[in-house]
Formats: sequence, structure tokens, C-alpha cells
Amino acid sequence: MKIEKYAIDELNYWQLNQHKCRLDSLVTEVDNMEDVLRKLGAFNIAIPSWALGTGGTRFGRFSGGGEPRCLEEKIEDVGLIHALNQSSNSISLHIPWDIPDNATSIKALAAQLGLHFDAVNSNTFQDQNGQKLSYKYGSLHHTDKAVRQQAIEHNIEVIKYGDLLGSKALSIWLADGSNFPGQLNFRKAFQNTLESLEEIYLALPENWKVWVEYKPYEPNFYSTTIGDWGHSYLLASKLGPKAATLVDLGHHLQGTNIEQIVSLLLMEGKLAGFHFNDSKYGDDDLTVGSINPYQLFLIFNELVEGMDARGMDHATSIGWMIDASHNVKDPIEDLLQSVQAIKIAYAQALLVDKSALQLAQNSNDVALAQEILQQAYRTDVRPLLAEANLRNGGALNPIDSYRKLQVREHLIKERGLKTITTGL
Ligand code: RM4
Ligand code: MN
Ligand code: MN
Repeated sequence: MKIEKYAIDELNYWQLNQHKCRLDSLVTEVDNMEDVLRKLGAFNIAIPSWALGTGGTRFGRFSGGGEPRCLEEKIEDVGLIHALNQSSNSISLHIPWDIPDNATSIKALAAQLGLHFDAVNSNTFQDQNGQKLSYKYGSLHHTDKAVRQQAIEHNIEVIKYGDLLGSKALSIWLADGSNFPGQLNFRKAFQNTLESLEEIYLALPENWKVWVEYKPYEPNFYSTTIGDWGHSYLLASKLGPKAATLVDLGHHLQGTNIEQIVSLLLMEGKLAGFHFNDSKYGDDDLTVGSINPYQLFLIFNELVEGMDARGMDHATSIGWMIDASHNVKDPIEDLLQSVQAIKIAYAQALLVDKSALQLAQNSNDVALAQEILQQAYRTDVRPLLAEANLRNGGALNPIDSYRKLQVREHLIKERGLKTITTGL
């Protein structure tokens, strides 16, 4: 299915008056409106290929109807999202869950929908059919050099796939760790990981980056070899300028001050980008902004401040991606909500009165500093998002249009009620 522009325009038409009223009411509150609209219009968030089918838990998976059955249909779904929100112009592939057998035609299909390929993700946390050696005890950190070699080769193969598609980054998340004290020599595990990553680093083409993701626990419950931002930062620093740390919001222990981590990584030029999701307990991979939107705003506040301080372009200097998996919602609706939540937090951060905040901080006016932040956070910026979408040819209200256009119903007709997808 393809959403035609006229169908979106027609739905927008009926909402236009109400939208203009809402936008006008913000004029007195937002003095940098054109600047915010321009930045919102340029901001895109990549969609992971593994988020387009209904996710599962370790107990089961309840598939939804009309799920994509192949990579082409996943790309088609991202095209639908992008047509509605004009903010999701790329897709991130997980290999081997999604192998682009014919890179040229896959790339052409994506380009037709206005999409390109974001970071490619390797997978050494599962054994694949026919795989020679097992990753049961880890991959890049493994005690056995032959297993490490196999994992290195897989990563190099992923880079090759990505290169054919025009990707510019390899994203690595390792499940490597230990379940019991004594199982692992931490120093050796770290050094093995570093040496393996060095080999992968050498295989990076010109203008490529490697993004090193961290996670404190799960699937290992005693130690994880790249367990926190310190581990990742250490590796990225030793590797060189093409390596940086990837922050997945769900990969922190409860109470961690993620915005502070983000601020320091940015300061050091080592923030690769994000995997956005939300969580209440652990790596819950819930819809972005569904649990703790204030935290998301505080993160964006640091991002905007830190990127401006370094003269970085907001839209393109770091990687913006969703990494969520949902087991009860329509995946497309869930992704539309996530993108919306990210853009809301970004817009609110753009509204923070930076010079007033700096004055308050310098004079230790704690209450005023909080007022300034919360003034921005409590502004309803949704009309700004709607206006930015409208100017780009998207829907004023993407989810509402998705439902009114009966996209899921069309997909069910095309693809059937029950489908089996690979991956999570
Ligand atoms: C991991 C991690 C990775 C993602 C996999 C599917 O928890 O977040 O980024 O690729 O899940
Ligand atoms: Mn992730
Ligand atoms: Mn995760």
C-alpha cells in the first residue's frame, strides 16, 4: 500500500482552521517560532527493521495482522510512516534478521519512498542455523580465538552489506558477559573485546563510524563486558575517532542520570547517537515518552545545549534511532507515537531560554533554573509539530490520519491476518 499525498492533504484540509487557531495561540509564548519550525522540519528519526512486526516476550508472541513478511514490506511500512510524519526518512537493518539479498533493488525501493539506510546492526547474541561455533559464552570477548574470529568476520560482512546500501555506520551491541562470579576474567574479556573491535575498526570504509552500545545486564545477570558508558567510552577512545558510544535509553540501571551521561559524551565528541525507547523497570523497550517524558525532555535539553556549544547540526551530527519492541500495539501506531514523543521533547528543548538559564545557574538561583526548564516542558508544542509536518507535506495528525485512511485494514487485505516475522 502507498499513501497518496492528496489523501493526506484532504484530511489536513478539514483540520486546518483548528490547527491555525492552536498555532496562533503559541505566537506570544514562542518567540523563535520560525527557527523551531525549521529545525523540526529537518529532524528525522530512523526506524529499526525489527520494530515493524509485533514484538514478543520470552513467554510468547501474539502476532498482529498485516505484518510485513519480508524486507521489502518492512521498507514499505517505513515509507507509510514517513509519508504520514515526514520525520522517518531512514531504516536501520539488523543482520542476519534482514539480509538485503539484492542491494540495488532494495536501495531503489527505499529511494522511491524517500528513504535511505541508517546504521547497520550486527548480531552475535544468537546462534544462527548452520553456524560453526556457538556464542553461548560470548562473541567478541570469547576465550576461544576462533569464536572471536567468527564474530569479527560477521561484523565485517555486515559492514559490506551496509556499504552496498549506503549506510555509514556499524552499530554493535554485545550480549557478552557472565552469569556467575568467577566465570570470567574481566580484564581478559575486555582486552579480547578491544582486540576484536580493533580488527572490525580496520575494516570500516572511508567516512564510516562504529557505534558501541552498552547495557548493564540481560541476557547475562552477573557481568556484561560492555556494561556501561564508561566501558564503551574506554573502548571508543582506544579505538580512535571513528568509534563512539551509543546510548540506548533502556540500557541503564534505575535512577541513572542519563542526561548527565549524554552531556559528557557530547562534550568529548564521543556521543554516537541514540536508541530511543522508554522503560519502567529494565530494558522494557516501551514506546518513547510513554513512561517518563520529562527525562526525555531533560536529555534533549542537554543535547541542544551541548550541540549548540560545539556548533553541531542537530539533525545530522549524531544518529537518531528508535529501538523499541511492542507486544500489544499496532507497530506502525507505536512508531508514530515514538517519533512524535521524540519531536515533542526536541521542540520543548528548543524553547528553553538558554541565556536566562545560564544567568540563573551562574547566580545559583536554583528555583529560577527549574522554572525556566519547566516553562519550556509545560508548553504544549504539538501545534509546532503539526505545522512542521504540514510544511513538509505530512499529516497534521499522523496517527489520526493512519486510522482514517484505514492503513492497517489495507495491509491485512494485502498480506493476510497472520504472518510470521523473523527477529524478536
Ligand atoms: C538489544 C539492544 C540492541 C538491539 C537488540 C535487538 O537489547 O538494544 O541495540 O539490536 O536488543
Ligand atoms: Mn539498542
Ligand atoms: Mn535493548
